[in-house]
Amino acid sequence: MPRESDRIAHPWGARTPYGPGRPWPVRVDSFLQPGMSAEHIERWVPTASLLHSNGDAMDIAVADGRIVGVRGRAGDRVNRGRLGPKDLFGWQANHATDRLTTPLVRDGGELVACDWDIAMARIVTAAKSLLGERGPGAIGFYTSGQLFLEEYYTLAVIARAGIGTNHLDGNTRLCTATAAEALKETFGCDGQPASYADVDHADVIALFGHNMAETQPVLWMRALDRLEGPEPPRLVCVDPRPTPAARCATVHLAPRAGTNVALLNALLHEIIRTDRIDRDYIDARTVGFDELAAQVATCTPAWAAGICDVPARKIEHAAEVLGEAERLLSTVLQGVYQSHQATAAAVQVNNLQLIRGMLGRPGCGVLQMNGQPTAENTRECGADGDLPGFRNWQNDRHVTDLAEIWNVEPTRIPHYAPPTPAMQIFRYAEQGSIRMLWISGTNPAVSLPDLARIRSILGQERLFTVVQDLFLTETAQLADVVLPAATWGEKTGTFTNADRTVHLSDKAVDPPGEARPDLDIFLDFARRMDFRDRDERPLIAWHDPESAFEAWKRCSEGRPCDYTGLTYDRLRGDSGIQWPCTAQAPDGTERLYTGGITWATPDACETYGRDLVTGAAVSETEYRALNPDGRAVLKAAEYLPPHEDTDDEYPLQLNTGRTLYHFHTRTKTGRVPQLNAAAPDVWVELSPSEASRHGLAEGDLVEVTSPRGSLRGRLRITGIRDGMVFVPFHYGYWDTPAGDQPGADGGGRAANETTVTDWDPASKQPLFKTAAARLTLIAPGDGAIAPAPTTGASAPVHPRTIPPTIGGPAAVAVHTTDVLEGGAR
Ligand SMILES: Nc1nc2c(c(=O)[nH]1)N[C@H]1C(S)=C(S)[C@@H](COP(=O)(O)OP(=O)(O)OC[C@H]3O[C@@H](n4cnc5c(=O)[nH]c(N)nc54)[C@H](O)[C@@H]3O)O[C@H]1N2
Ligand SMILES: Nc1nc2c(c(=O)[nH]1)N[C@H]1C(S)=C(S)[C@@H](COP(=O)(O)OP(=O)(O)OC[C@H]3O[C@@H](n4cnc5c(=O)[nH]c(N)nc54)[C@H](O)[C@@H]3O)O[C@H]1N2
Ligand SMILES: [Mo]
Repeated sequence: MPRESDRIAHPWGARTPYGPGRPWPVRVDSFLQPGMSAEHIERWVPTASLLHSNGDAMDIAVADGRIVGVRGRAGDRVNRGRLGPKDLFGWQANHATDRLTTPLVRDGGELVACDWDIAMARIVTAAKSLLGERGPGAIGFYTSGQLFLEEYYTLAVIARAGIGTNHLDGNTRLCTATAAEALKETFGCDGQPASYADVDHADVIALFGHNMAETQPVLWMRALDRLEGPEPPRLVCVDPRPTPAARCATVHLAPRAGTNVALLNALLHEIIRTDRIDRDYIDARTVGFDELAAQVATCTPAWAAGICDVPARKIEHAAEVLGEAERLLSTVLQGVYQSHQATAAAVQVNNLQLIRGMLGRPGCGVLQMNGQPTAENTRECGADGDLPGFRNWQNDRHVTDLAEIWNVEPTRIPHYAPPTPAMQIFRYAEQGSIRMLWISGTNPAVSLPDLARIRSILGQERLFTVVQDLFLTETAQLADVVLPAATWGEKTGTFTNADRTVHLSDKAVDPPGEARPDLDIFLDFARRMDFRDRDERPLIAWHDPESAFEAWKRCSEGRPCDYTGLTYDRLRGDSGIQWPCTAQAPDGTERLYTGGITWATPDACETYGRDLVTGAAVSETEYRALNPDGRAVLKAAEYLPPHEDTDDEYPLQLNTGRTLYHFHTRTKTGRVPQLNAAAPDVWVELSPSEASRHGLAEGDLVEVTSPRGSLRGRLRITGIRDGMVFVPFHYGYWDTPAGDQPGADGGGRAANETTVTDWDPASKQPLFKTAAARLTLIAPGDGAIAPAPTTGASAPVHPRTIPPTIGGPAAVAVHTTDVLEGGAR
């Protein structure tokens, strides 16, 4: 029977419990615009969610040339029909009345509408004159984790072989740079080892700095269904906030921010001390065990307890659960990647899996998670700080190979230094060596740390900025040229989720006005720049998504992310398919490293690695000596205290992150009524004892101040650890009254007014989770309530006094459980 429920109030829907090793039952979720029923629908168009990295497969319902709803795809390996709140309601943002519909150019200080010829001519003129006067290093590109594979690959060829600049990175630098770096450090190469199907098999699931229930709600539904079935897994959760996973964990550790390495070293210490290691696996598959054992030898739980402010017996308990696991699945996300010693900590999770021999088998593996829906493709295609196909910029054979595919001289592809990371690109723009910055699909004026600095960089007269977006974002408002882009549902392309599942997203409807797919914009630029290969033929020979995909397949051939067995036709089937997908593995590959470590040999690896603490590069010679046979590298790291710690002036640790109902800077979810109503404005979280120490109560208007700046929001009292303040980073300025802009009076509301300019030495990912701040009362709440959801980590400690978050009739989605198949009921 189809069942209806308010999917704002009940974000994870009804349970379909199942037991270990059984298939996850199907449950199909759908939401159609009110008054719309199945018979009105003209077409269902295949796609997957573009509002997180989970890759929930769905079909878009189209009627009268408009999107009117979505339905989860029952046959898909990722979601088996389920959809989360953003999946169900998010598509309504496409219809926002303030979409950009024409290009804009700055004239006399104002952005004015123009046609594509005028806008593109400005860009091409600027690019050509900079190339002539200052060379390729004067041009930078800052792209996204939200475009499609075909678009990144095209952009990578334009930047690296067309312009010849080293300055191309994605906002994936803020997102999954550490995931990539940790995989490279351990396995020699990027590529997710595990599979979502491991949730079906695991007997212990460990979450490190990952609020899965709110950020990958469908993956959490899978975990919840296991938790309610026979022989449920035990959970270990490491997070200073009381996330839904923390609430049902066997062990919840809530450490001081920035102490992950100390905690993980203590867990490794205990597992080695109690001899819960897999000697055979270690001997056969790894190098570096003795160094690791020596590094953690003194890292007792009592030692870590003092640093992390977590009871030693809880650390011992966690080590016991992890050590006794027979099928251990670990997941890692921003609580590690954006925290102090990011790569060093993420690598210790890899080490935990390896010394326990928990890899490449059902239920055993690590998910170094992605965040953005298409971040995996930014990485694969080399639109971030890597070369396409996970090639090694220090390996001349890899560069020659790429030059061959592009038919250019190898010297045309910059590889004299590592590709420039995003924070450095902004630094070059600040200093004036980069004079043109083309920003696509990201909103740095809200999402980068230390916003006053970012605004001043983007606002410079001498920097020519192009912004390609759906809306006139805070970033677009500072641009010289604004290009209106088509988005999900309005263009065709492929993308790959965090467990390597590739989905095709087909065009369902036309974009508004003159908005164009990002691919068409990049191809248009390449044509106007007249980039040529070494035979004087056009450098870019493809003309549409499918021909771009075919070109990418050739570039991926023989590399870990091999797409050669995939076609658009195959991807229009019931389910997405995991790479590598080749003639030998036509149905894709569930897990990597089932038969051994494959991409870590000196000739194949993507990097020779770095020192985790200093970031210093390991040379090829050193790597050959360390790892001649290409095993997994057990890399140890010592704990060091955070750079910015608390003091008398800034006594609180500053933590920033997400809520279930919003995506990033809210350009989409802020325009969706059901989602926006669930979390309409910024708030500030504090524990009960911290609140009473500050003399504050729920609903008080408070100011959060750091050495960079400040913001104001209403206080929510939650079960967060003492000594910490949390602020969601979703809220910028596009929908605030003019008077509420950041300024000397402290009227700001973006979390990044306060965050620090600092990054991990190995991955170059900026730190959004480790800084210091203070809190002051601006005005008492007088009965006001913080606009924070009650469903996730922001749930109040006194729920009876706070009305629960509900969506009401507008948020009723249908889920059908009558198509159940498989599964142990
Ligand atoms: N609803 C929603 N879902 C999303 C997104 C979204 O904006 N909204 N964005 C997507 C993207 S791009 C990303 S990257 C992911 C991010 O997904 P997550 O990483 O799950 O989300 P965050 O809230 O950034 O951070 C996770 C947790 O890290 C904890 N944390 C902070 N500091 C530390 C620390 O030092 N140690 C430990 N162990 N934990 C710490 C925080 O308390 C927080 O609960 O979500 C994706 N999914
Ligand atoms: N304080 C703090 N800051 C953070 C984080 C944190 O946890 N705390 N997390 C960081 C992380 S992990 C991430 S991923 C970033 C996210 O930061 P951003 O990438 O800046 O956030 P979004 O709001 O997703 O911006 C994407 C932009 O692309 C546009 N867009 C959407 N689809 C398309 C398309 O098809 N084409 C084009 N051209 N544009 C499109 C949207 O309208 C939007 O303006 O924020 C980072 N910043
Ligand atoms: Mo992200």
